[in-house]
Amino acid sequence: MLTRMYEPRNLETPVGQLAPAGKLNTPNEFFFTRSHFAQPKLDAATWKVKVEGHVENPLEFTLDDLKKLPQSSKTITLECGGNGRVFLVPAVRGLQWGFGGASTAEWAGVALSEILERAKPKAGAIEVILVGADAGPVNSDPTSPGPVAFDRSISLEKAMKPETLLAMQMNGEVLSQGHGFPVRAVVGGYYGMASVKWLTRILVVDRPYAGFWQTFDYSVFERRNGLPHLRAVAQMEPKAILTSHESGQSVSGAQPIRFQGLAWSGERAVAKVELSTDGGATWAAAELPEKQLGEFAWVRWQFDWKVPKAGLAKVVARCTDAAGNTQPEKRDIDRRTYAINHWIPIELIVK
Ligand SMILES: Nc1nc2c(c(=O)[nH]1)N[C@H]1C(S)=C(S)[C@@H](COP(=O)(O)O)O[C@H]1N2
Ligand SMILES: [Mo]
Repeated sequence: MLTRMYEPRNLETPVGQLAPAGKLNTPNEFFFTRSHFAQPKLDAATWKVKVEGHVENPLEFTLDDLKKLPQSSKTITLECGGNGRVFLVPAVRGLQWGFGGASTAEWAGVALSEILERAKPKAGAIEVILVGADAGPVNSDPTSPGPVAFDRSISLEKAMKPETLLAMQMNGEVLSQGHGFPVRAVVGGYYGMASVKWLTRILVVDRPYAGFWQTFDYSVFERRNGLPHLRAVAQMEPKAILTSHESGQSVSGAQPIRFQGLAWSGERAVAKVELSTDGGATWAAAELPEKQLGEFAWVRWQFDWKVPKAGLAKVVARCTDAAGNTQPEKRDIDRRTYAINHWIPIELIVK
């Protein structure tokens, strides 16, 4: 793993391990790690999650209670909202992720809807706040009002969708401490910050939540009637990355060059991936040799460059999703330091 920060632990996946050899899931030991505070050590025997707030029926669930509810599983890609930040020009503050602040797993546990159906949100409930057990003061500017827990709200509508899980397992193994043991939220289609680890409290509310992690942090500008206003980072933007080659590599152009990579897009399926070897001047369609495991999981793409041209090749892939959204050429400053999906060509020397 590439250590982006030692304490708290922030580890980037080497590009070759994102979905190695025939598998689309990231091996658990290579799943990237993003933590804002020291990782809490929770005891499975005493762990509980409280469901409270604007509900008819406040509840508590132990781990055994969760295991007795109907179980579900889904393959879901998580990408950190700041993945790709190292490519921003000029440089910005924040963890300097390259391409590997994203990973995919099969998550298993209980749909959050099962919990909410039992707690019965009252009329007027609009959001669900997911609260983690980790907390601390945030000293970067703007600072937090003393220690704050890591938390995040999602709409009640998103909370009721089948892609919003309380996961106890990833890829068939019990969650590791670093990935949220014993229970984490996984919010399919959203950037990683919504997938709250070490979950201990689920708070249903009847007004929009403007917590630290969706205002000062993890927010982007959106323009309405020409006026920029902040909104919380949510759905992942379409993205295709190259996993077969690295910038600066020399390759032989004597035979065709096979490029491979991964592509995904929030709540929408990948419709097509295109590849350019000239920095985006011309594009050709890539193949999607394997079936996408649902719209919340990345898919592999492949492209054979049949007649490689000698010289410097600027290779860039671009993903277009089922709703027609595609990757922009240039960085949009409204996105602050998040949702980075503009073209980032890698340079190959073709000999
Ligand atoms: N409790 C808690 N949950 C958290 C975080 C955190 O710091 N604390 N980081 C979030 C962010 S920003 C991301 S990208 C994902 C990363 O999940 P992973 O570490 O399992 O890859 O967890 C999210 N959930
Ligand atoms: Mo993140």
